[in-house]
Amino acid sequence: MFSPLRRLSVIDSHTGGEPTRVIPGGMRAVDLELYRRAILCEPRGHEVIVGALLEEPEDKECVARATFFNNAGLLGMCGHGMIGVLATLQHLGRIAPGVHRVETPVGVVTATLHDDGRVSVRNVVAYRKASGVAAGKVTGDVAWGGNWFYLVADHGLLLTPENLPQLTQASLEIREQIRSAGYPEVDHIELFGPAHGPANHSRNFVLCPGGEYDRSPCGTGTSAKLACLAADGKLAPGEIWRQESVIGSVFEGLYETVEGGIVPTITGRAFVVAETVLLFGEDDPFARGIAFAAIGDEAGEGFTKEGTERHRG
Ligand code: PYC
Repeated sequence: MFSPLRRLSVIDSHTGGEPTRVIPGGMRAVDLELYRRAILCEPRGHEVIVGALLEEPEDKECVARATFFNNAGLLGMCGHGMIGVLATLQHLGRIAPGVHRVETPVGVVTATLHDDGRVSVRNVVAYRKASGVAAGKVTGDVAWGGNWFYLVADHGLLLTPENLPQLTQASLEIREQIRSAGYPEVDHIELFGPAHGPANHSRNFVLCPGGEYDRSPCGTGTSAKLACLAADGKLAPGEIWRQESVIGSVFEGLYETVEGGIVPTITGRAFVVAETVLLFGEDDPFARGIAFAAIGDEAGEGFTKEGTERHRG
């Protein structure tokens, strides 16, 4: 059991429909694993939420260090999450429109907060690792965009919200097959189809590591797509690619070429939707989230005094 009552401030936003829960301070990444599911999942949240823990950066040119995490574990980078982090920092009055650097576990990302609230994330280097890789009945590319993706077009499924159960099931099976085919690092599956919006170039469905689908077009997934388009000579540097999600939200992407791959820039907008204080009661059997009900008390280690006391009434 927890002892005593703990409190943690979080700020929720969504980017193209995909939620981000930012912890602006008060916790250490080293302790994240103890609390990851308690912060994100039921009964305080739900499996779709991506968390972003903000800490003091090592690189003092950066505004923060962001560690992204979800119901399955840690993420390398997160495009929609980074857009949510910038919107949240602006909401907190910590940044104004302009160019900001943010440290992530996979490198420093530069993000521009525009006057109209849009954010352009200049991501880490993206590249295609392999093309034309067969996995069961489908063939696709393996690419890095800040996370590992298997990108497939010949799946034969309609990318519509009505089809989400089938898309999820097919993607879970494809993930098993691509891992067995020699790519165990792949944890995101990205299915492509024709765009529904006339201004857009493509629609995607993205299966995230914990089995949920991305409501946004996925910033790292769009980065992986740009790397494949660049490798195939289908998109020129600086040309705009409008990637639509399965629910119809859109990211704009473009890239510049560098040694070993491309540097993608992804633009989207996040909206702050809630300021919340999470409570972890001493006698709450689900203080660690439902999956942790049977785990004993670690006495609230991981929460710093500042973060847990800030909103104490
Ligand atoms: O936007 O990069 C992204 C992302 C990764 C997982 C969910 N969203």
